[in-house]
Amino acid sequence: MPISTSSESFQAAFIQSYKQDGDAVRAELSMGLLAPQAMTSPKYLYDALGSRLFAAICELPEYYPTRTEAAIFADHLPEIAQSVGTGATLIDLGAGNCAKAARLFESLQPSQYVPIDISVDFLRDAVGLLKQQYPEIEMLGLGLDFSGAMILPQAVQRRQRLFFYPGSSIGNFNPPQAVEFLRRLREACEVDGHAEGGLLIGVDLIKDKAILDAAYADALGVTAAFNLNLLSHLNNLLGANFYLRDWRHRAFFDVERSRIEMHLEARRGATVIWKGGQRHFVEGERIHTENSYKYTQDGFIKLLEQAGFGRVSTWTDRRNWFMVCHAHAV
Ligand code: AVJ
Repeated sequence: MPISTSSESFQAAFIQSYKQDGDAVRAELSMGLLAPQAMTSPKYLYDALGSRLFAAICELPEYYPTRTEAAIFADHLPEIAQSVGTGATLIDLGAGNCAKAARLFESLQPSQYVPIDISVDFLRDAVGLLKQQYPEIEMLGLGLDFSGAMILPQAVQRRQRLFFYPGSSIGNFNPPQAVEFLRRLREACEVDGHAEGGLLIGVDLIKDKAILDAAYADALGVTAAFNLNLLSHLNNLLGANFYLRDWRHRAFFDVERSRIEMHLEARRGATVIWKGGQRHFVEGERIHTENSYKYTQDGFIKLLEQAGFGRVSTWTDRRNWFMVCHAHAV
């Protein structure tokens, strides 16, 4: 007779509420592509291959954010854990392969781990594997788009919610949008009319333009592949006929706006047809695919305060390239 084990505890629960083939998605994409300055939301960079290419970006010598943030966490883990406390409901926004949160499990001992990602299949596999490694932690994977409303299912514990938003993904929002987004997180920390928990967030800081430019236009061309892969994702989502060889990757730091802009630029005239529209792009015309805002330490703390967070603790690396903040919902 087989030994009976509680197989339940090795199984992570998963809820998918994001459907990538909706009419709404197609309408949003069409509108962006037809705008005078064509644009797409950066969330469409993350199909299954896009998520893998992003993981490869994080290994690049030029892409300092991931390793700088990891070093800050490694060097200051006891202080960070002290500030956060144990037993939180750890809600991981844009969890990807869940590796960053997993490194905090031992110190933070979350009572529930809730990884959220728009890249549903990628997340389902990742959380499945993680649950095998940490059967004692309750896990609930959520395949959803959290860039709009923050609607969490009932099964997500209310008490001591700690939103974990590493990697400087907050940089994808412009500052007013970032405040709005952070306010929604603050709102979700409300328990019976009072504030509990908080936010643990990674923020990329303003630095020399040459370093920023190189981080988003690496020598190997992985970021270029990541950006170009958006077009094959659009081909799938929209039934479009983007020909990838007609486009080139562009990325640069705009000092005035304090943001990286990422674009796809037509190498030659290209007519693109998709379900719901068509457009001719002339040579040199661009599709704006991502912004990545960079902050000063003080500037970002002000955003947190505007959003209803306070008692902010910060940790940085020696070069002051990146910052990790823990802020309480107040
Ligand atoms: C995942 C939004 C943090 O802005 O640095 C990396 C995405 N784009 N290289 C960033 C990205 C190009 C990344 N974030």
